[in-house]
Amino acid sequence: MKMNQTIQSKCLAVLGAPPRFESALHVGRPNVGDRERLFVRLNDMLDRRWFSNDGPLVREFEAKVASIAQTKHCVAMCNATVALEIAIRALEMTGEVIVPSYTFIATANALQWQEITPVFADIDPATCTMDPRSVERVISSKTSGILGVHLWGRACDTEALEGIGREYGLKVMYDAAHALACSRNGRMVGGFGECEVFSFHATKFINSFEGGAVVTNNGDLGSRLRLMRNFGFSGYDKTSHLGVNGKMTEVCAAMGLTSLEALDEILEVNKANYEAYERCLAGMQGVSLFRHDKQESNNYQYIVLEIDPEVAPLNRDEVVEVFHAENVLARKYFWPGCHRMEPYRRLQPNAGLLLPNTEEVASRVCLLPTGQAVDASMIEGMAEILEVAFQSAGEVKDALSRRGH
Ligand code: T4K
Repeated sequence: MKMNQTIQSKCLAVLGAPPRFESALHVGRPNVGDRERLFVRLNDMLDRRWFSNDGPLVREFEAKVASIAQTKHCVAMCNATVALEIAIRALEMTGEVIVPSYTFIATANALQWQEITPVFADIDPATCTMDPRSVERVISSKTSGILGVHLWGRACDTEALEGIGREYGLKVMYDAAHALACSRNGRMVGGFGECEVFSFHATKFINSFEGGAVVTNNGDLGSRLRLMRNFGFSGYDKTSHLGVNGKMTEVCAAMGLTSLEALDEILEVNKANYEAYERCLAGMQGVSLFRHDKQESNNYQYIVLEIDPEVAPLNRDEVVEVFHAENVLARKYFWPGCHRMEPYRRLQPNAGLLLPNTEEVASRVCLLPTGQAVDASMIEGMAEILEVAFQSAGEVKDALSRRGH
């Protein structure tokens, strides 16, 4: 930075300047595909008068998702949380299932909702996915499965987790909410384990407003999932399974298809944004950007910064405060970890003892905006905020403590 220190610190909103950004920059601002194509699809849908229940747009969406995931089957659902619940039930998991605590609360809730205990395993801090050694340590006589999460689009150590699954007779499935269009060892996420679950929520890089899908290569499982998402109906007035309403609507599939048509474009934007952050943050004291394996396919949909409190002049919470003051709505995903959120905090008060890496990573992480709503000049602006804040760390800390931070 070329400005002198006094001028720099005066630029910070946390020290009384106006915010750098007039309108808020969000983590998870939806990407929007070609709206004309969306309107055409919606018009056709209205003419067809077929709005839900396995309609033609849902079928087309499922075929496209299966082709990206390179799986034989895709069953679209109303959201990923319900998709997880249905998949867990279709796999007949019971008792205890091992999950990371460092994930969105929906992963754990999908189990607890069906009175299955999520047993939390620790993560490998380098990949933010479950550490297989930690998984093995928490297996008990009640364990029926392992639910891995490909956090930030980085696939789990699938070979190790599935090896443990085979050894102990456990079902293995994945929450792939972040990992559409990502790969592990050149194989697309989708075909690992018994099944995998994608999210197409508004905040995901490919969105269907709300939506989810289970993908699998197992035909029997695929058929069971289809029955279960539609009350168990196998014909008029005939059910052949316990079921629920987990259907995706045609409106959502229309958005999903339109979004998928823009997939290459969005991937390009995300990658360019990631590289711009990489350039702008290079050499910043105690700040590291989550590393993707560049040999693999990645969707770069999250910009994940780790702030090392031993090295950086400000800690993660202070950094988030600084950004919020500037109208950059940075997030602390997934702090404080599921085990420190209700109902798990109450049900499993000692879970944290086995989760040192989860606790440490969750206290250091800060997510910044990306996607179509963000461009290079905004990224430069955000990096500049951080740099100026670090250079004025003393004043920033004083100002935050006066605010009761
Ligand atoms: N597994 C994992 C690992 C997940 O991350 C998720 C969801 C799931 C399972 C479950 O998937 P779904 O059942 O949702 O399909 C958001 C999303 O709601 C959630 O889908 C996502 N993960 C999670 C990481 O982020 P919140 O509670 O942080 O959402 P909220 O309302 O704070 O919105 C995030 C930001 O996006 C805000 O700054 C506002 C902005 N936003 C949001 C929406 C909905 C917009 O600008 N426009 C919008 O339409 O959970």
